[in-house]
Amino acid sequence: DYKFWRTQPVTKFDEKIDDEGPIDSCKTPDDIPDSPYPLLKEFEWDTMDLSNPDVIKEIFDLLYANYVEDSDSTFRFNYPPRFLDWALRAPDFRPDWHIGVRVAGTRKLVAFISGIPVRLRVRNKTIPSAEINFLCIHKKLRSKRLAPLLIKEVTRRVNKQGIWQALYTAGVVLPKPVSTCRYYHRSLNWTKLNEVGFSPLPPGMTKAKMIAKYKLPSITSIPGLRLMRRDDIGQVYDLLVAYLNKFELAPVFNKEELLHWLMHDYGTESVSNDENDKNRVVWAYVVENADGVITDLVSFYTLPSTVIGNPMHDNLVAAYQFYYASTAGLALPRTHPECTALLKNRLLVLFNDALILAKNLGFDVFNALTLLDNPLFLDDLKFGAGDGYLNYYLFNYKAFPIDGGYREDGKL
Ligand code: YNC
Ligand code: MG
Repeated sequence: DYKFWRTQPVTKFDEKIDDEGPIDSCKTPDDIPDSPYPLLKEFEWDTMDLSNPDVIKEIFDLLYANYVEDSDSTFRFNYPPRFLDWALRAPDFRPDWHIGVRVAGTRKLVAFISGIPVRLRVRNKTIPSAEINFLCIHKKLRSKRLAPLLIKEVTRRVNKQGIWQALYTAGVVLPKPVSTCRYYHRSLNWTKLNEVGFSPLPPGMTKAKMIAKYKLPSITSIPGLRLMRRDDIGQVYDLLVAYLNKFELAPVFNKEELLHWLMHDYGTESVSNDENDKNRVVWAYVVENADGVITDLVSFYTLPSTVIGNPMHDNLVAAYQFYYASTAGLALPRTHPECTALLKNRLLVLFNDALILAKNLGFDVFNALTLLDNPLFLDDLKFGAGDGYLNYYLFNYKAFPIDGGYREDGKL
């Protein structure tokens, strides 16, 4: 019955959308209360200072034991501290959008929610927004209606900055997804995936056959494929903007933001651009042709999961597909038959190379969603449909459903 969500400016399940735009009437930051929502007296709000590694470690510890699990509690996301630093201290982040709840007496961190600023393009409108993530409540404090308080408090702090819209994703179904994607998984280390219970042996198959099915060459095939450097940013920016322009929902980055998301701090004076650095969280590669033109971008980030109660393995390391772009077919109209053929052929080799790179870096599985142009290559590259779905939500913005995600005509 969504007692809380019913009170919020979100699209209802049965609502008929007539036009796109904000749901609430227009307010100003002065209309918003200056002080935090009251908590039960044993708890207190805290602004988490992520420049302090001890504070990141506290958030890490909370998430490590209490964050998202799969449906049968075999795996729990295990975001490394370096990942939290990357995800939460993005350009122009606001420290007061990193919100903790502590036990008043002991100062123990028992809940967290975060926001970062993002500009979102929904079709032809660009909306200054917050992206809300890492909502987590300690297992001992579940089902006490604390989540609605965290959500209202982050909303208050975002509204105080004159921002009225937000994007968030969740596995759970709430009113009402603007889009839903399915997770797909491509085995890189089938034996380990089988041992942790992620990949059962299909009937009539042998282990040897499964290993052979997922075998990959040891070296990549595309000439000019190499790790991205910071000085590629001009070309990579233009390429990604042109590519994302095809889709109905996309972030709008400036070059500084894109450098953060693709390069973190690699290749700066303080951190080298070593592909094998154990602290790395994101890998970005480009294809540079003989004329020095960058024709393709592919990237992924690392997200380990704790394997709960398995005698052989305690960790599963997944590479998650991140931003990519290709010039293949980009100059042709989307409905032109050559357009899809060119793009499909290119993405097949590009992502086969990405799988090889990820395999060589030691990842166990490569995950992707059914977004962007992924449906062109997921099956051919032996990705399998997973159990999980990811729902995309907009706060205080009604929009026509986004299905498949292409703008204009020529849906695949
Ligand atoms: C969820 N994931 O429906 P109703 S994703 C939003 N996102 O409300 P209580 C959620 N709402 O149905 P618990 C939600 N999960 O009565 C549950 N809810 O209207 C709703 N899990 O609250 C739920 N992290 O405190 C119900 O539930 C109400 O103690 C119940 O806490 C929930 O980060 C939770 O999956 C998820 O830590 C914190 O189970 C807890 O169970 C937990 O009684 C494991 O809450 C970790 C986990 C969620 C990951 C994520 C995105 C969060 C988006 C939040 C919404 C943001 C809106 C925009 C705000 C800014 C606006 C501006 C401008
Ligand atoms: Mg609760």
